[in-house]
Amino acid sequence: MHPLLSQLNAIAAQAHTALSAVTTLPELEAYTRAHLGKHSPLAQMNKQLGTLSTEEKRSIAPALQALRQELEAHTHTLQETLSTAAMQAELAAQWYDLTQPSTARKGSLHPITRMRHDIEDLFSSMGFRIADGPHIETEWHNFDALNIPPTHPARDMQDTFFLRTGHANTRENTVLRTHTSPVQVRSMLQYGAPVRVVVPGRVFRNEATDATHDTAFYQVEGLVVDTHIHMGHLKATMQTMLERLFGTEVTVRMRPAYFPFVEPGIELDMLYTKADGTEKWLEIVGAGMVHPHVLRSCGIDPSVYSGFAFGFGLTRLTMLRYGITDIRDLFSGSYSVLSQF
Ligand code: FA5
Repeated sequence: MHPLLSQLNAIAAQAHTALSAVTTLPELEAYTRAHLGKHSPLAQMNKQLGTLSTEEKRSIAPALQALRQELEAHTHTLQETLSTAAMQAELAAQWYDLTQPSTARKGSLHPITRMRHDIEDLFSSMGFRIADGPHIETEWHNFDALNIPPTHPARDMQDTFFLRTGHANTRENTVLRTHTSPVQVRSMLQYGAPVRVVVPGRVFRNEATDATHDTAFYQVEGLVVDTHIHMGHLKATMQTMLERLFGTEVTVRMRPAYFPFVEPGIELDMLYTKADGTEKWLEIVGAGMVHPHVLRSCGIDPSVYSGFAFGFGLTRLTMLRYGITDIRDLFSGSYSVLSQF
């Protein structure tokens, strides 16, 4: 037998023994490198073929080729078997029972949402509609129709985010609404008189933030227009609302205040206990009797109808109800704050 052939037999025997010991994918990789790779005995023998006579080549090359093919076929089959087994082991380890109840904490409603639901329930039970309006509002609805003409200093009472692009259809100037009062105008235009609406919603102001001021916060507007409506109705409505929301007696004080869209106008402050234990007044609402100019702007005859309107700081009411001392915590997304509710 040609010495190279007996060498080939030895290589084959070694390769078969080594292959039968392979049980994992990394071992198989190492095996393939050692027995079929560039520096394997098979590759070296291949190089030696060049030094042989044609006769010798003819007897050895096919055997060499056959051994390589056989080993490649075996490693390929083993590769498939080991990969399938590895995947099955992984799937078995990662098995989840989706029918098991979760041990994680369940979600809950945001305190502002809860407050909003309570307000909506309360006012629905008193025959009010729940209304809504756009966050991007025309200057006409946010200011003009509310008796705040363009050159009037009252335009500066609320720090406004003015938008560069006008209203999509009309090209009118637009702002991020600074209060929910423009929905008074929308409701009167849509439903006429008599009307009763409440409008919970988000408003935006370009102002510095602190523990009781945010740049985006919630208000809830109320509007009642009918014959013979007077301040007594306004006071009774606000009193009912506060009693129902807080469930206990709360201390409020009423002050005269100026808003161009009401006459007379008032503000209520509520007494609360700060984090340091001291007591403080917090302004919770602006309100008053709807100004005749506003009724007229909305096509309602002020000699027949009168109305009251209020704009509560819904975010501030939520702070007071749940004892939240910094308004910014409500939208910080902080889990430690929200998980209390
Ligand atoms: C208004 O926005 C009037 N539209 C309210 C109104 C409605 C008056 C109807 C008359 C008739 P004012 O700017 O005061 O008013 O805001 C109303 C309430 O929103 C305040 O009493 C306060 O509770 C709350 N508020 C005002 N600014 C902020 C702020 N930056 N962050 C949180 N709450 C605020």
